[in-house]
Amino acid sequence: MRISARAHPNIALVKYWGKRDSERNLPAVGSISITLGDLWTDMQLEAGTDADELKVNGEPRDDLLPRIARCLDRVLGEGRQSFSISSESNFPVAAGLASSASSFAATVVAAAGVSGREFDTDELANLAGRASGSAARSLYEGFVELENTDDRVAVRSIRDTQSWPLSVVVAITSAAPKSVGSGEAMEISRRTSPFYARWVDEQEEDLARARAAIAERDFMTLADTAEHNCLKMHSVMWSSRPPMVYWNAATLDCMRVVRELRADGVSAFFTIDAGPQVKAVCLPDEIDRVRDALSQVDGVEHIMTSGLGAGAHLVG
Ligand code: 2P0
Repeated sequence: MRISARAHPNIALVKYWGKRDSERNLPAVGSISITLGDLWTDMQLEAGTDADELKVNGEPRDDLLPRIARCLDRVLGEGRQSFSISSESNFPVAAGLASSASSFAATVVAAAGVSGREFDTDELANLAGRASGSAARSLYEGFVELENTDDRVAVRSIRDTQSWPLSVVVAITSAAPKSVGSGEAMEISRRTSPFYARWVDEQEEDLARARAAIAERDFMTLADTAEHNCLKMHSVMWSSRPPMVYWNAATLDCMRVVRELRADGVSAFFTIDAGPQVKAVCLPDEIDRVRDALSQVDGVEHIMTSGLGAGAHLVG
């Protein structure tokens, strides 16, 4: 038996940073993201091996296997059969696009396909979220909100892809692996940043503004809210002990270029995750201008673009 699922990475416009329960990997704050349609991860499960094995883009990756295997256990039970697991992505892991989000979202959908059981998307989102918080959002299309409930997350699409098609330009400023992984970095922030509690307290306000801006297709309010939320998250990282500064000089230059474009009337804003890459979100008509401007920034090594896209699904 061979089953494949495809999931797209997502980027948060109102960010997840911090866990309220690290055992169950429950986030401390809600988040709002967009799912990127042109970038994908395909996860294929093939039964009939004696033990699990994993290849990522054709290369054996025993180091990544335990986390994927645990994710399969959660969907199929620990007594499950073994699989030859193969993952292919059309974007580099170093792109800072949370490849864990698309990988775990595709893993739970493929595992559900193997099980033959009907799963609610909500149940799959919670299973993916146990592996990686951001993965819960990649189960859904377009604009996605993740809310904290009592002991789980509630995730839903709050606007579809067609009714407000935005574009994203990703400026890669360094392909080096990040110094501290997000999960560990979030815990350091929770324990040590004097601004962490304030970050958590203010999140509801940012979520409400972004939710309303998305409902009204109010680009400028979304731009203002997303940049503010991103810079607030990075302030928490910077004020942690040890500090976590993911930016480089090109990151700052890209931010300036995006703000200058906006001052020139271009509908674009930036967001940055736990890495030095800058993601510029813009209206589709502006994509050439944004890409051209970012590609001229010193230190930008590579540019990728994407529109919005679908939630994780079985393929083939
Ligand atoms: C986000 N990030 O909302 C935030 C913004 C990075 C910065 O979710 O520990 O890989 O596996 O739950 O989902 C990246 O962290 O963390 C992330 P875990 P995850 O997109």
